[in-house]
Amino acid sequence: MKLTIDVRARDGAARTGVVATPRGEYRTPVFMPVGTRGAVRTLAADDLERLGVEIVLGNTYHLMLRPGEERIDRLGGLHGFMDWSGHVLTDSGGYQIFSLEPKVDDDGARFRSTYDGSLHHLTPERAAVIQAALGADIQMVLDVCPPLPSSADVVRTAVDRTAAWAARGRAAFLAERERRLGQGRDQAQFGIVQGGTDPVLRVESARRTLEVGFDGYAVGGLSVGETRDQMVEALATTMDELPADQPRYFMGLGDPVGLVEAVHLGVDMFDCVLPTRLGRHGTILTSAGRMNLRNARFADDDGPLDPALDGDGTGRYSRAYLRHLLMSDEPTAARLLTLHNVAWTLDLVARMRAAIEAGTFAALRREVLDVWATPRS
Ligand code: PRF
Repeated sequence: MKLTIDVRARDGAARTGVVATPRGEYRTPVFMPVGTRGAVRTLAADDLERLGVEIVLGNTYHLMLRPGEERIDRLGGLHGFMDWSGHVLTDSGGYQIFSLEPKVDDDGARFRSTYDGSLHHLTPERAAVIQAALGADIQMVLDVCPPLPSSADVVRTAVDRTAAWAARGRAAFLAERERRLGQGRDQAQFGIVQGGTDPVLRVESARRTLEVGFDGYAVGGLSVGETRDQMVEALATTMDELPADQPRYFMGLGDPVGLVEAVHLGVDMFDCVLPTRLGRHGTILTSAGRMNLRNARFADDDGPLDPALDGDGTGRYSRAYLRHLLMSDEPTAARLLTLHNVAWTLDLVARMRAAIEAGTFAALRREVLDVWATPRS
């Protein structure tokens, strides 16, 4: 089920459009809040609806361990389980288990559950079958994402394994899709490009991924320790190789500078834990930059979190009140700051879509960089 992007406007390489799926449509560029274990932490489906979220991300690694993909399958897949009628994308689990120092060989990855220490084996085939059971609209192929910096050897092996796993994962996906189409469930699968910051490996990895052929393409292996300039360069090299008529997804990016730079290069989709994680810990995103609400200077501040942002549902509460809840460890603080940061990020992405349509993306990019870019040395 190749997903195509219906591009409505372009401004340089930046583009805005619509992706149609059997579930409906989502507009791009799009930000996907992360719902690792079946919920965007502190939020529920009706919050996401009110925020105007069009697609959320779930994680194979966590959901396969608890409550297990078979139970989720029986309960209607992630959509039925969460009672969420928007889009869902699941990540393959590779990236999450790599932080657990798994034993990786050509066949797959062996790792221990963080919940009960039990041993598990994730192969490209298993990742495809598990994600079919989870039932998202889009699943990701299993890949190998080394942290940066890594030695040339490590990045080369990751590219080779990612390519071999792409072919195996795609074959397993297609067989499983055939089987489930009979039950009226359809799903797309995206391939993932690796290659670290090496332009030669980036091009090779992109070409090998395209050769397998997926329904959309992701740029993986970036925003994992490299500098911003290295990220932009490796991303640009990769983007040159990816088909213009299919969605292009940067995995794990969600800071304002990263978002404008990636949209500038033509990326359509993003996910990141940053807005939700920062919110839970008391840091808010605002039009004047980020602020730590724990700071004493907010103790008597009766203004809203961001006067420039309308409609996040937190505008009636003062910074002083929210700071008090935060300092008192009231769970309401984490929830309201999460609502705010997700709304703020969605608003930035909506402003990017509008600017691309209006032909004013360069001005918006400048504005975001002026507020958010850290001085470069
Ligand atoms: N691969 C997968 N998920 C990811 C990444 C990746 O490279 C990244 C890297 N930024 C985030 N999430 N499968």
